[in-house]
Amino acid sequence: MDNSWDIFCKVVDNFGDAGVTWRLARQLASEHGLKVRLWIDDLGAFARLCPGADPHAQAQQVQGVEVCAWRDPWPGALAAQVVIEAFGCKLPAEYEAALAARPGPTLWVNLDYLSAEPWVGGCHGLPSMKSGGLRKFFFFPGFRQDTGGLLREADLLARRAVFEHDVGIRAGFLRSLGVTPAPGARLISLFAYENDGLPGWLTQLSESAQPIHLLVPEGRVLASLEPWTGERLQPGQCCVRGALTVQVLPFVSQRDYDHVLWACDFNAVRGEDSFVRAQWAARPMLWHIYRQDEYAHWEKLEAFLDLYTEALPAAAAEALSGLWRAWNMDGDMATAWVNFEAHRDVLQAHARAWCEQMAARPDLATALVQFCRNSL
Ligand code: TRH
Repeated sequence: MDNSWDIFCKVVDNFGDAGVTWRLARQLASEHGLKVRLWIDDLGAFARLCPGADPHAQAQQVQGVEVCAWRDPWPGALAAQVVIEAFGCKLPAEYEAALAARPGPTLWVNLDYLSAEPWVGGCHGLPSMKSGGLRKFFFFPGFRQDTGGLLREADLLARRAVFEHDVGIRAGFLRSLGVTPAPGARLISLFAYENDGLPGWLTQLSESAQPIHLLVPEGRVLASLEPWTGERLQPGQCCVRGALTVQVLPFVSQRDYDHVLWACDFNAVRGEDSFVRAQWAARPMLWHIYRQDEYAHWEKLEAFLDLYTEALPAAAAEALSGLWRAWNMDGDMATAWVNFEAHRDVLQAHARAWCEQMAARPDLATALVQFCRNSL
């Protein structure tokens, strides 16, 4: 084994494609001692997640990973021993040829999207024949035993525990973002796509008995927020309505986004990577799933709800599912939030138990390395 890995990433939209591959690349390099190149076609998206990176460099060394611009025409490079094609992004034809010509064993793996659907386990690890005698294997992240698991850094939960147990660290982090919540306020983070259910939820939050401080990283959801606040908020600015303070945050590094999730009591997340990070934060959460054609995302949503609520008492399971369905299917968020709040303690304990259950399994990077060792 020469320990060289290439990861290819096409940014379809937003930050998830870059977010997942960058996280994986970093972990393969730092925890598994691998020589990793990350080929990415939108360095602008990458630089948002990793401030300090140069969005124009053809190649740069960042946190132990060689990050390269994937440009058309392909600049040419020797193929690595293991190649990860993220989310079916299709390798450059020249690279495929270089892979077929490479002496010694090689491995080509497609890293697929995350889904809790039961069929995933049956497809995880299967090969398909490609031209040039190559085989491509399908590696599926997932929540069930028969999948490749979830991305989780080895020290993640220990770092979260330190953050949680030292109120000074949390307060200092929030201050560094310009966030000074009222005494006793509950913190909620809101990372979502545009959502028509937002105004109803905000009105309900503004009528809470307890102060609520809502942190909104700048991005797409502002389009649904601004009609309710009636003003355009810049990062750092606040708007107060009743019990609710809404504050827009600047987009922070991936590492600091974890801190935002850990600092909050409840997290609304979206896509794939923030969804997983909210699970490691071990707080109750709300998922805005990425929309797909013909409502394919609804099945994914229901599959996750089935799994996540399995161990919950029926009423709490119904309240959580009701909130998630309202958020994703234009339902009544005000009523759904009131129902959810009635089960807050049970759902908090469940979020912790779920996190521990998921963390008892090998993380995705470790499972992927093992899979490659077995297959080479
Ligand atoms: O941005 P997303 O919606 O991304 C995706 C992509 O659109 C993709 O095409 C689609 O298939 C997928 O969703 C399902 O959501 P996601 O996956 O949560 O990615 C967001 C990333 O941004 C994640 O790595 C966390 C990071 N992030 C920061 O680093 N700083 C921030 O301030 C915030 C809010 C997020």
